[in-house]
Amino acid sequence: MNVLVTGASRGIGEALARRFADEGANLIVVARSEPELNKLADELGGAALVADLADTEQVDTLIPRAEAAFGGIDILVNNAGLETTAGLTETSVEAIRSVVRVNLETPIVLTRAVIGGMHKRGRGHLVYTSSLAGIAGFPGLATYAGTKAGLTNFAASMRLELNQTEIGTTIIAPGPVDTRMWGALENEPYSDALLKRLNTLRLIPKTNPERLAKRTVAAVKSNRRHVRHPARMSANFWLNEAPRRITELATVGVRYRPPIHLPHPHLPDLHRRDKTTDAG
Ligand code: NJP
Repeated sequence: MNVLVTGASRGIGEALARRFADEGANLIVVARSEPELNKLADELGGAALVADLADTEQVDTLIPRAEAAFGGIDILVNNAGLETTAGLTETSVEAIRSVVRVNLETPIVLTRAVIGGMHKRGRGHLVYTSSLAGIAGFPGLATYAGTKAGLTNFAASMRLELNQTEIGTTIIAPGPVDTRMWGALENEPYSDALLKRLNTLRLIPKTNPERLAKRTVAAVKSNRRHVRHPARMSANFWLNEAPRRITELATVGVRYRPPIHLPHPHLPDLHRRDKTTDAG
């Protein structure tokens, strides 16, 4: 079983890669930090693919590169992410574009690239590391929260789109996790007052990446759609989930067209029929 984990050079992605490897999976780890990736890949007996996931060309060729070298991807873990730590006007346009790309556009494009093969092989699972910030707004995290809300709703929509197939989905929605990213937010004057208040209310206890990874691998095995932290924010999670469940209930029995085999995005799209030609 091939598992590709993005953002595996440290933090949650590294813990996920280690946990999947413990289960006997072949790991393909992706990020920009080459030494860290190579070290992890060596340790896990896996492979490292260095890629900047804010670079569209590198994103477009990632799945074809991985599948040509190691065979079909059975589990795609879209985990790489970038935070924003300041007010919108204090954040550069370049930084905003990188965050939107890495957190939202890239997982969508990688999903598109991988599902054709999964469908052909009759198995597959898609994992998305979203966030508690995907269900509520946080000052200083506006762009980040926007991308995570988009990612959550994208993943939930894909679950419906793939409901007649063997491809499952799991969304990880954590609050604070003890990694570099949380450290960066904690040390940021912009979020200081907000975090102090939430901590005083004991709403956002920290977890560690290993615990989250253990729960995620268990969720993938049983095709559970969510891994959430912390449990005390359950009401927020459920209020956010309600409209999706209502739509799902209202559309029970509706058959969606299963995904057709998609050619890799960097190759000429020979199968796509031009709508104008069809109409003519
Ligand atoms: O963060 P960190 P986490 N191209 O900074 C990679 C979400 N989350 O583990 O390229 C390729 O330690 C980066 O690799 P490198 C969060 O939004 C977290 O906490 O070598 N890769 C590294 O491996 C994110 O989606 C918390 O720098 C790129 C990884 O991403 C996921 O958890 C709370 C890249 C980031 O590792 C993992 O974050 C929450 C690029 N352009 C959601 N840019 C939390 N920690 O509290 C970054 O709600 N990466």
